[in-house]
Formats: sequence, C-alpha cells, structure tokens
Amino acid sequence: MQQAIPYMQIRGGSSKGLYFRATDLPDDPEARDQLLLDAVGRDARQIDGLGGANPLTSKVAVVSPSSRPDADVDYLFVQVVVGENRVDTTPNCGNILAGVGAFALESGMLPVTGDVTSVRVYMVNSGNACELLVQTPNGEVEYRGDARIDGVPGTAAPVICNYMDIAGSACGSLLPTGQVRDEINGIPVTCIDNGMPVVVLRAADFGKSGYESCEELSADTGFRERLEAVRLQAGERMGLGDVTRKVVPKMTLITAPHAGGHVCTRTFIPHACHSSIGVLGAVSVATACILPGSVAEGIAVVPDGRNRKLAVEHPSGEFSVELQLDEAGQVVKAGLLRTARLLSRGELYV
Ligand code: NQM
Repeated sequence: MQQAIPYMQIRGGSSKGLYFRATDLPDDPEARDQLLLDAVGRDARQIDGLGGANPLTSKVAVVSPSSRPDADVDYLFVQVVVGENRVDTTPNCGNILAGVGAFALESGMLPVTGDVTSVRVYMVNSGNACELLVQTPNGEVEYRGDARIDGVPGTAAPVICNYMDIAGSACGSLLPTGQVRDEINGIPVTCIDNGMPVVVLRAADFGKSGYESCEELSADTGFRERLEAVRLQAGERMGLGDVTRKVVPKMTLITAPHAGGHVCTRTFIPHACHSSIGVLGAVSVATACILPGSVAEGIAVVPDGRNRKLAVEHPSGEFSVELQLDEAGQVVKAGLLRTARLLSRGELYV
C-alpha cells in the first residue's frame, strides 16, 4: 500500500524543498529520515522521488508550532545527500528557511496578522532564531512582487530575514579553532561559523584566480582532492569530528571583488560547486571579511561602521548581507533579503 503524506513544495530563496508538518511525519528520527529519503529519492537521479538530483533541490523542512516563548514555529532542516541514500541534519539552511513563513501561514499553523506578518522561527538544527517578515497584504501570503535575488529568474515578494545570535550555530563558537587564521596542509584558512560552518580559503593559494566557472573548478579533480583533504582536517579542528559523511564545513574560495562587490566567492557544498552561495554561508563569509587577521584581509574591501552592508559576489551575481555590530565589534544581527514561492501542495506518496 502506498502511504499519502500531506506536503507543500516551496522555492525558498535559491533552493527548493519539501515542507512538512512535524505531525505528518513519524516521531522517531530514524523512521522520519527513511520516509524523507523515499520522498526525495534515494539514488543519484532521484528518479523515484520528488528531488531534483542537486543539493539545492534535495532539501526538506519539518515545521511545527513552537512551545518557546520567543518563537512561533520550530523548523528542522534535513539535507538529503544526493546519491548517497542518507540525510544530514547537522547544518541549517537559510534559503529553505525563507519559505517557512509561507508554509506556516498556508498550512494554517499561524494566522496572518496584517499587511506584513512576522514569523519568529526557532532553527532546531542550530538552536538560533530568525524573524521572517512575510508580505500578507490581503489576508493571505502575497508571492508577487518586485524583489529580485540572484539565482532565481524574475521577481517576487520580498521576505526579510533577520537572524539573531547565530555565531557558533553548529560548532559552538564563531571561531571554532580558537584562532582567526590557521594553516592546514600549508594553506592559510579561516574556520568560521556565523550560522554555517565554513572554511574560507584564498583561491590564489590553490593556484586559482577565483573567477573560474563552477564547471571549470569541478573538472579539476586534483584541486578538489586537495580541497577535500583540507576540509577533513578543518572539520576535526572545528569540533565537527570526522566530516567525511557530513555536508559541513562548506568550503569557500575567495578573491578580490570584480563586479563592484566586497569579495568574490566560489563555494563548495561541500563537494558540488554552488551556483551562487548559501544564505548562512554568505553570512559566515561576510563575517570573516570584517575580522582583522582573517585570510580575507587584503582581499575583501570592507566598509566601516556599526551597520555594514557587504555584497558577496558569487558565480551568478551577488548576495548582500547587512551585518549589525555591537560596541565591541561583534556581529549581533544579520539581515538579508530572500523571496519564496509556493510551487505545489497536496499529498506525496511513499
Ligand atoms: O547557507 C546551500 C543553499 C544552501 C544552504 C548549501 C543555505 C545556507 O543555497 O544557509 O541556504 O550551503 O548547501 O540553500
């Protein structure tokens, strides 16, 4: 017998995923993950599931009303690891998060409260909070609008995402190795976690310009092996243990900006090259750029002040992150713009 599970499919930022109410899935995490593998697809083509055979389209959000006083909903992110018949719940995902507000309102989990509805999300993976501002002008979620984000064609209604206290999301501290710069296999690195564990590296240290296309970088197997060797050691040093089978830390090559932004990036998540850059990945990289002594020093062009807007260039455009600093120069809030759209809803069969 096939089993029918209510679901929605939503594009969140430049990713898309399946969104479920926690109560529609098994309570037991192992049983839940097996069901999600059936839903998204177990093989590399995901031929028997709804995934798109790419890390950015093999994502799941599990949402429930929150019992926390400071949150409206709890959001668990599940990354299906393409072609490996397993999931990873270590990292968060800021793109899929952008669709959580729409899901909570569309599913009746939360009411619309005005022209703009604030949805406070507790991110279960990392234990951090984010406030989403969702456009709801006529008592329902408005998807049309003129906000444009790179990596998505056309325009849509803005979803403002205000992240609070995201330092150490998976590693426990902003600089999990205790240093702003380390050296691994002779390569200087900055290991950072401001919402996403990321190893920031200078493209030049791998003999790259950093302006190469994803295809060009992906085709260089020698380079990718060297990158993975650094990642495995960085994972241990960041307190993530053996990361052979984990999707974090992500690896970001940086070089000087060349399109009017503040830094240029190529990111591996962690093996496939990202066609743009992840949301929290971009926040972590932007934070590395403003830290004195990081590997970005002398490469990133850094603005001054307590509110700093950094444009992170990536293969398909740029991602703007607004960092708010306290008096001590610590990042206390990161604001950014995303869009989201409900693509389908109904029952999914496993
Ligand atoms: O960093 C890709 C994406 C992501 C994750 C990845 C994300 C984030 O583009 O918050 O959004 O790093 O695997 O959706």
